[in-house]
Amino acid sequence: MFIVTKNEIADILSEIGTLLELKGENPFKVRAYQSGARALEGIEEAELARLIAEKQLESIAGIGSALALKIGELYTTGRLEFYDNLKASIAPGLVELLQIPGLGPKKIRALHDKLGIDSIAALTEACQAGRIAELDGFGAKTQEKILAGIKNREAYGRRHLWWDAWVVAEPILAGLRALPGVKRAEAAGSLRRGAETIGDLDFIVASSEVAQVVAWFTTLPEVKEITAQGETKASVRFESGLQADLRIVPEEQFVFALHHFTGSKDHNVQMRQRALARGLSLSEWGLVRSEGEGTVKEKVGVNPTLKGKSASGQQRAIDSEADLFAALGLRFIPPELREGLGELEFAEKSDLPRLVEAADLCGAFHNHTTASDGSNTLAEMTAAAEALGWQYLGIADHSKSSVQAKGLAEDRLLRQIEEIHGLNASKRFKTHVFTGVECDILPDGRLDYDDATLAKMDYIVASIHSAFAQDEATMTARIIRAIENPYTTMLGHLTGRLLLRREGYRVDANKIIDAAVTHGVMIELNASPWRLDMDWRLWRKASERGVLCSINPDAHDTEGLGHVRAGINSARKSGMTRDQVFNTRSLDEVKKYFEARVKPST
Ligand code: DGT
Ligand code: CA
Ligand code: CA
Ligand code: ZN
Repeated sequence: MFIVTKNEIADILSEIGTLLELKGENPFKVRAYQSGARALEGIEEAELARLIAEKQLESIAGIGSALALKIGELYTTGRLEFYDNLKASIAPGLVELLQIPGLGPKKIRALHDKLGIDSIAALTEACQAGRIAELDGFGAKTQEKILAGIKNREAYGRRHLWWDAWVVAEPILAGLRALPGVKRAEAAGSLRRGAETIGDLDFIVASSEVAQVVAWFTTLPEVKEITAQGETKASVRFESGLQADLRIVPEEQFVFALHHFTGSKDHNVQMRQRALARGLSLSEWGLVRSEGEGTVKEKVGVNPTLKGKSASGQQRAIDSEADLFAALGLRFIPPELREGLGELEFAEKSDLPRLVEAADLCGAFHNHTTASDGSNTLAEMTAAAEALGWQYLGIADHSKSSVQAKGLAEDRLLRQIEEIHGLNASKRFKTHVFTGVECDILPDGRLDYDDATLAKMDYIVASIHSAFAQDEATMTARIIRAIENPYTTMLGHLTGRLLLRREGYRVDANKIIDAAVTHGVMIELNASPWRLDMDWRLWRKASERGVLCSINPDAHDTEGLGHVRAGINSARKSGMTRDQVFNTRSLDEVKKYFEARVKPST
């Protein structure tokens, strides 16, 4: 089946060349794969399909009979046994060494043969012991460079928070759109899909002024290194270690390139299979009618400015992603849902629901002030909420057991409540402030204040901040006990994870969701870019079961209020609609909700 593209085949061929070289194979054999990869890059996708179908691949300079067979196998089955066996025959640590700048297959081979080095750890050790400097063909300079490369890899090899990537991407996107000759520009990839972490940025640009766009992109002041540059594409690395790919395409290809490079890979594979089943072939270049096995003829989807026609003779303009999905019998699938998790089946059957948007939010709960560990005062936070146009702001400073965060003992808490009542009464701001607290769930599941104190606030966010090492059963029972407490309005950050830094504590999320349903307790989607907790994958089920979500910025300063935007990404990825999000409700509705909650001892 046709699920492997020309470029993917070319990549595999050149990887085979590298792996063979790593194994010390005959240089002619190595070169055969490298030139095969280059030869493929020079032909069109449709041409490749035709050549394979007609068994004419060998007519291309640089592709011999052995290579033609392998390309055919890859193209028609999606796999290549030779490649799988080759990969399995090489120590993975050796392949990993290829990621270190300045180390090619030949040098790695020498390191392996002479010093038995087969991993980055072993290489680091050898460098530190000065053994690389003594090696023929290496020397002290090379050793230094390798060590620096290993350090860089640690710093750069990691993923980045969505927020950090977005902050870099936004102005670049605006800059690209402002360039003369640029018709359209979008950020694609995991950023557009709203993933919680980002490997690299992907920009897709429609422009006729290719050289100018590449030149602008590669000379951005924050670019530290140009890692690749071609006529219509470039890759750069920024100071932060974040990398970005730029691809420039003709305007009529933009929609297809945007869809392809938005991904995800799984979504793309499913889309291609769907196209195939309809006698069509979808790629980053376009949607074309495929005739018989592998051969490809006319364009189905074309930009209206191009006078192409479909096989049936009628014009079918594909000028937007919505058109592209429609051509495959699907409703528009928002990028956040394109994870290959059943979105095609859904978009085939029904109108996808309108997902919640940032503009739907009327306010937000769980925000800190200088009373605990926040860095802005109550008035500053309220002014910032007012500037965002929010009808209300929920304050939730830390409770007394969170000593390191200056948690509020009862007297200070009561004073803060008075202060908030005073602020509301003063009408100084248009934004109403709700009194609340981020109340510690103590190790045994009790809350951090007595009922009389808890009853004085509009709402309670219950969170874990201690005894992280409890086993899963204990932790789960602890959280459920807090959910059973009639004063608990919502559960804070379910797992306490810090993305890219710290795993969350172990909990049985299903049991906790069950308890939240039973007791009508909300769960927060902590929108701090470091947390995004509870995870969107779990929200799919929770929302279906009726758990109300509160998208909480957990802001520790005025800027932190804007983090709700990151929470919106995760909410959308889970398929959440406006009515499943508590803080899309109006001030009056929220007031009624809080008043209606049972307060046993008042
Ligand atoms: P990242 O950068 O790791 O956070 O994730 P993505 O999804 O941005 O991945 P990236 O930057 O490697 O590629 C962008 C999109 O391009 C990806 O989501 C799907 C598409 N794509 C890239 N390489 C392939 C491939 O080998 N096969 C298929 N089917 N799609 C690909
Ligand atoms: Ca990417
Ligand atoms: Ca990329
Ligand atoms: Zn917290």
